[in-house]
Amino acid sequence: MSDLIPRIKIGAEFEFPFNRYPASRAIDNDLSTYAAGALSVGNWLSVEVEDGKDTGFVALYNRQDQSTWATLNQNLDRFQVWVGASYGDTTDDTATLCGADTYSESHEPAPYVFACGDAVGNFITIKQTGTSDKYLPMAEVFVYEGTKSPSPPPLPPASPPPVSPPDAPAPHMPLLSSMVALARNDAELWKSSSSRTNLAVDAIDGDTNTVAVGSRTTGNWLSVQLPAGSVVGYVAVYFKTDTTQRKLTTFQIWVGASSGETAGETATLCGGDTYSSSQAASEPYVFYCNDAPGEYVTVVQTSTAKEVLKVAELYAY
Ligand SMILES: [Ca+2]
Ligand SMILES: [Ca+2]
Repeated sequence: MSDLIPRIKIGAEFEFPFNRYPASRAIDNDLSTYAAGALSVGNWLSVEVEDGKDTGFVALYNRQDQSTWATLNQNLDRFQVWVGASYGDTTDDTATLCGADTYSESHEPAPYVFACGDAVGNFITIKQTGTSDKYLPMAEVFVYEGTKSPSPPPLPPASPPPVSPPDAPAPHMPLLSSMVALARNDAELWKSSSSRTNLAVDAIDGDTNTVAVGSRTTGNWLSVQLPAGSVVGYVAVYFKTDTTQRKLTTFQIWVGASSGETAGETATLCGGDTYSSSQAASEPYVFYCNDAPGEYVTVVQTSTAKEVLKVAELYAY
């Protein structure tokens, strides 16, 4: 994140505050202090930033003293991140959904990072979407300028951008196109469809119209092999969005040492998400992998129903 320019934070509020842990502690640029809301369902924490910039990325830190809170079940649980026009704004008309994620012990203490596609709005809202009471603890919220802002952040050295989908540029693409896509040497699909027209390598051919399709089952995964010694900063996955078959609902992205590796000492969880049919096929799901070392990137189905994994493209950066 060091190349990105932070937006200046000027205020913060919870919908259901807890006075001992004021919202201002989520914007003091100190990871050792944290804010927390009242124990509740559906709470939100909004951070107001100075006017005049777009938002490219949001990075959230759960409270960092894990040894203390792990036994208290004080985690972020399930949540969404929005850029909107006022405190608590998560309405489709005026707010932009950057993404959703779920707390994971193995993710800690890394930030949860969301690409917001140069969204317009001065209020960043983290909305609880889980079904159990939580405190919504937050060590810090960082908000970074988008690439369309008047003063663009310095970008990595020029390099061939990843192949873009044929549609109009998706909100996430300007920043992705400034990153260096890692070479993709091979791909493996478990389990592949009985149809021989759908191969794992369809997920690495640079064409979002060709799709690797798995069988209708549970535990589906697709792995992409990178060059030996790769370090993965980000992963972008494009799914097929037709409605003709059941498809993946919840999934995770892992970096590991072997094909299909989603556990063990050499595997790193980048994050998880829930497939949304309202997200355009041209718009990837982007995950921050925090420079995880590994030769394989794996997308794995985590929902328990029998579903079909359809991956149009998977890039690592
Ligand atoms: Ca803080
Ligand atoms: Ca493809």
